[in-house]
Amino acid sequence: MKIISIILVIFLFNCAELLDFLKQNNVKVKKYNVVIYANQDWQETPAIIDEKAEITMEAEGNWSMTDNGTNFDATGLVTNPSAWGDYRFDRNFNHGALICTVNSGSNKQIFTLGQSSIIGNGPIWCRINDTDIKNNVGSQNLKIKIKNKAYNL
Ligand SMILES: [Ca+2]
Repeated sequence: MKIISIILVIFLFNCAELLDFLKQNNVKVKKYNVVIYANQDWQETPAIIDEKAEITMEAEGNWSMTDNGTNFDATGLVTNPSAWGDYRFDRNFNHGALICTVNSGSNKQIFTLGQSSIIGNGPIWCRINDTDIKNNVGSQNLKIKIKNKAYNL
């Protein structure tokens, strides 16, 4: 009886330890540093989300999107810097802002700097919010932090 009790205690202790281990590892936080160029289309990053994730993004750098070369950061410009028209990829975001998505297909959920809750699978793709990229200069150093929620217990 005593041996059975000891075995039971060891078993329960291991269960508690296993549960603690699972709790500590169920939320996966991953960090990435990537460079996004102003003169390129959608750029694939190594940051991958799995089903549902909380994404935090910060960027440092300057880029420009017009022939006059006006420099600005990844938050972009509220006022259109182009005399030729509105060249935004997505008009919900500033001119020249850094924009990202998870699905490269047609059903894009676009997000930008700060914190976003994203549902999707696959790598994060980013670009400048400008469709005429030939005259663009500069890049952004982008930090992406992903907290995957898919494994919450
Ligand atoms: Ca441009």
